[in-house]
Amino acid sequence: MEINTHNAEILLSATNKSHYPQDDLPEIALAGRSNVGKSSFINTMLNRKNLARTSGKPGKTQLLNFFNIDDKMRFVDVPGYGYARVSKKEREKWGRMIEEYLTTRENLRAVVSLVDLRHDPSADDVQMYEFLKYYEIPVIIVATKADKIPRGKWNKHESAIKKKLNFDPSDDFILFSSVSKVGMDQAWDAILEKL
Ligand SMILES: Nc1nc2c(ncn2[C@@H]2O[C@H](COP(=O)(O)OP(=O)(O)OP(=O)(O)O)[C@@H](O)[C@H]2O)c(=O)[nH]1
Ligand SMILES: [Mg+2]
Repeated sequence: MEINTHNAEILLSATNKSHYPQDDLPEIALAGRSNVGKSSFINTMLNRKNLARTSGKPGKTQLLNFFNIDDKMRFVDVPGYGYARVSKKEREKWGRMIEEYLTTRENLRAVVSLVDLRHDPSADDVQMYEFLKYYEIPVIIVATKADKIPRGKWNKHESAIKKKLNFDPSDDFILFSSVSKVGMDQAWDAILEKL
């Protein structure tokens, strides 16, 4: 599929099913803990500075944000998990919103699940990966912030993450940085393959 990635815009924000776009364009959702770089990933992939709003402050993205890419596909930016400063009620609301999208959305082709290359995956990261595997949702693991680790240590960090996740070698694993843009072409290849 030929996609002009420069032709991108925010389409709408949603909290539940009734707000989702009503067509059959394929969607790729972003998942990962708050602050891992989901919105930055979208901006990098689309060569835009702040189309998906980013912040050094966790919890920036609070709705399901649908981005139209050239009327051919969409990215869905999902609020991050593991943000400590939210109430139990808000966490439950978040859980229902994400679960409804991930388990019922027919447009969903794959989830790009982001983890921080610098750290072992959190319990939430492991749970998210297990959830996606359980529902047989195709997953692309993107280990981000690679620019913060010297290249000579990438392998060691990649192995540690795979081990902790109980990574299925038939899934994609991509080292990525929104700063250096390493992994961008590979990520596009993996995504286009899923559409
Ligand atoms: N060095 C470096 N910093 C990054 C990278 N990706 C994201 N960041 C920074 O990490 C912070 C969080 O990035 P966001 O893209 O807003 O993270 P998010 O996952 O969308 O966060 P929420 O919306 O809170 O869930 C920002 O300060 C980014 O500039 C990266 O690849 N390298
Ligand atoms: Mg965000």
